[in-house]
Amino acid sequence: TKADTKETIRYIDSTDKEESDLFGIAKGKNIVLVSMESTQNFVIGQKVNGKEITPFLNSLIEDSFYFSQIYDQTAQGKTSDSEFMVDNGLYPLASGSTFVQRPENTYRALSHLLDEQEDYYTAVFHGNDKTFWNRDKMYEALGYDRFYSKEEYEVTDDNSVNYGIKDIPFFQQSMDYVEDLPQPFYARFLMLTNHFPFLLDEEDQFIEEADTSEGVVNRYVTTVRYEDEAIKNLIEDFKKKGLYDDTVFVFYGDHYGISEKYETGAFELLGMEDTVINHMKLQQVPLIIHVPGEEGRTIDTLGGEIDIRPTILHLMGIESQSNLSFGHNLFTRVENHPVIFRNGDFITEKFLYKNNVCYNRKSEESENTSKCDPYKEIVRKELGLSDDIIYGDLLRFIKAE
Ligand code: GP9
Ligand code: MN
Repeated sequence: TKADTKETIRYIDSTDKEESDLFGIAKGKNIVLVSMESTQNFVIGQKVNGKEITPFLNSLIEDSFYFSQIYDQTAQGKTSDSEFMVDNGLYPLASGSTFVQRPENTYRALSHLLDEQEDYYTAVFHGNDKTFWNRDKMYEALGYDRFYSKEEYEVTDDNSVNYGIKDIPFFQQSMDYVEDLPQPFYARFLMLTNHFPFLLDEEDQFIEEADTSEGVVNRYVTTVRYEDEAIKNLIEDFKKKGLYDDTVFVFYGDHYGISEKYETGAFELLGMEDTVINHMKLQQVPLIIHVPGEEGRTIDTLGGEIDIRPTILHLMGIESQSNLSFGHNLFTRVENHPVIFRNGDFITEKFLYKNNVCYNRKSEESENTSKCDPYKEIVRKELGLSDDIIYGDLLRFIKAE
């Protein structure tokens, strides 16, 4: 009902009022979001046989905001869940993909806000079939002006691997469309090559495979390295077209690539012990925001994918009130607010709550669960309210300004 909606909105709105001097620094610029398929944060700065896995991203970080403690909050909807969070700042549903289950809802997406308040043109680029994850339907609900999917690309056996067109030709061909987009634009690119089981043609291998006991991890290194090369090309193309200085880039890992089954290989690669705390560390995804003219800075604030949306809105100078999201602006995020996972687990500065155990993150020992109880309350509340919004289609009661 309307009353419930109001209460929910009061809760969300009370969470994020802090100011920062970065408010509006990117106002009016194009925004390019790049979803880096299955990219975990451990590859950043990491070397294999003396070679960087992500040489380009490592150099980009030097003059970008790099958020080094951002967690994968997706559930079964994988890439689509990350998209759902980035656009809506709501939690994905506990099972299935919200894209598939709730495309008829009313949303107040990032795309809507940018379009309505700043007159942005909005588009998504992806080399897979438009119906995958129900994207064609969901993007309509999210208010996108255009979805460039597989049918807009020249896809051949030669330029494809695994799920479809390889990232390098994908970006290359996308540029023809990008240069014709009305500005300012908000464009999201969904990368694809670094997808399980991490297949790559020899000509695309820029780094040797790693040498762990898990072939999946060994190959992962090579497909991430390829992804890094594709991103380098994208940035070069933006420079060539004269768009780079007018564009904010947001690179983020959509979710893990190395599932628990193969994690031993990742631990070997990183020289880490196989512990609960270290497993959670592996659930971090990179978040890199490049704003032209801004100096680089590494920010170790704890956060999750749901926080990307308010962070972008902050930079774009769009007020956080009535943004209707559970995320927090990462430049001002309250330290002790938990990063919430869909299964009810969570992380705070001090604690990790997983499988009904409350761990002290520093000592890595379990504590009396009562220490985690106050956070558990918040977690239950947020996941519940988010589900209420989605299942009740409550945003239909909120009128656009
Ligand atoms: C496919 C892309 C990858 O279009 O979304 O699939 P996922 O990572 O969600 O399994
Ligand atoms: Mn994915």
